[in-house]
Amino acid sequence: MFVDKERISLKSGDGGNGMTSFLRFKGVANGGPDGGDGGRGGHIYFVGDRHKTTLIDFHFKHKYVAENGGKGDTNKRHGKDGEDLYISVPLGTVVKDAETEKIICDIYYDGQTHLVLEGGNGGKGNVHFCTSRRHAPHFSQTGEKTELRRVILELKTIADVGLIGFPNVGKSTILSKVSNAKPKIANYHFTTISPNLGIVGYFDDSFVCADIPGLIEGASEGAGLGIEFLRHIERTRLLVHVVDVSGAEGRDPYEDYKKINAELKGYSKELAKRPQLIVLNKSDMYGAEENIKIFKKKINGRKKIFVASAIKGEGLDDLIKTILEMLKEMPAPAPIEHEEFKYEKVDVRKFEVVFDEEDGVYVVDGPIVKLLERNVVLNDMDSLAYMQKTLKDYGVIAELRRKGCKDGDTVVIGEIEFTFMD
Ligand SMILES: Nc1nc2c(ncn2[C@@H]2O[C@H](COP(=O)(O)OP(=O)(O)OP(=O)(O)O)[C@@H](O)[C@H]2O)c(=O)[nH]1
Ligand SMILES: [Mg+2]
Repeated sequence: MFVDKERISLKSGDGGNGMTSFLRFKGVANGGPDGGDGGRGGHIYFVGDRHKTTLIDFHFKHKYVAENGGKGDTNKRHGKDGEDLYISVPLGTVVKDAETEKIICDIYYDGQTHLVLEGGNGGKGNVHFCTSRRHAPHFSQTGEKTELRRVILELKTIADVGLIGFPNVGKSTILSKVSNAKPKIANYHFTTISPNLGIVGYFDDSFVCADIPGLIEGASEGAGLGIEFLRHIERTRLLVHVVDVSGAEGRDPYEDYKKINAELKGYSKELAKRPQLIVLNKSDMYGAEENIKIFKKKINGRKKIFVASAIKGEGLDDLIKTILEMLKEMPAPAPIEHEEFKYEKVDVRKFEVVFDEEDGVYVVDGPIVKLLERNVVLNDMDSLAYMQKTLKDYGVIAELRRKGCKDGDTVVIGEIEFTFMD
């Protein structure tokens, strides 16, 4: 099975919780706080692997989760960091955020490694909450929780040249004659059902050629195998348009040529503008001679035409030489240019204050709620004092006052509810 597009979900590791503990040794009732920090959650990376050719792994497994960080321990011991997860993908895999469809990365080179999701930070142990006035903090911070993210993987094969044309015109035969590829060849439509790649060597030069399933009229509306496979020639620098010039299947060669170009345009205007060389194949067959004349007249020098008989291996040498010359003049292939897209960690300081008329309470909402929930142990006075300080430092108290909150009013922050007292 050939799989070239999949949607998967990713979750980097949560941070481990910080520890609340106190030094204990013989004869000392209460030593100082010694709770260590939680470990960092595992990151998620994508890595280019030249041995992979499809996204089949992702067809059977959709969810990828990196390990959570371990919790902090006594004696200021740091929790273990969660193991990072490296996901290998074939070269040419474009990773997009499923929600915005923005490109996160284009994995183009073997071994290329891209960090997609950072693990959560570990929570701080109680040792960090010690101040000159608070000698024995009975609270620590929980680890940072990460969110599940959905991404789309799309394989866009990396090749210099793409073969296009109707089914059965001899595309795979050409590839088999000029490259090391051994594609299936047969006298019926849609013999090729997934892209074939071949390396074409010519003395010291070489290029990569892609052969994709045949297109038919209406392919851009889903006829035949559709135009999805054009994705695999999007990166090519040059197209070789193969036409069956014998007309043996009852179609007019020039009409074929126009129809394929219309389908290309239906898929992508850019791809339709890619330089094209025309191969008039099956020139050995009856009826070809006349059609070649007509075709050439219609093109009228606008495009380079190669008359070939792939089955006999004729006319292909010239084609290869021309391709190599043209490729030399073209800019080197490169990954897709895109804006940098990164999953941001939420800004934990953000909040808003709204007055809930029905319940007559002030509600503080936003990422700060999560932060406070991570830091506050409800039944612990020290911890509540710490919360008060955080609310003041982050401007929540000022905002509450600005919204009309007075002493004695009730404030709700997530699970926490308290009476406002200035
Ligand atoms: N007479 C003749 N037959 C050819 C020539 N080139 C290919 N064929 C035959 O045409 C048939 C189709 O060839 P393929 O290479 O499989 O064609 P394709 O364009 O890859 O076809 P799809 O994969 O179905 O799109 C096979 O039977 C080939 O032997 C040629 O130059 N002359
Ligand atoms: Mg084929």
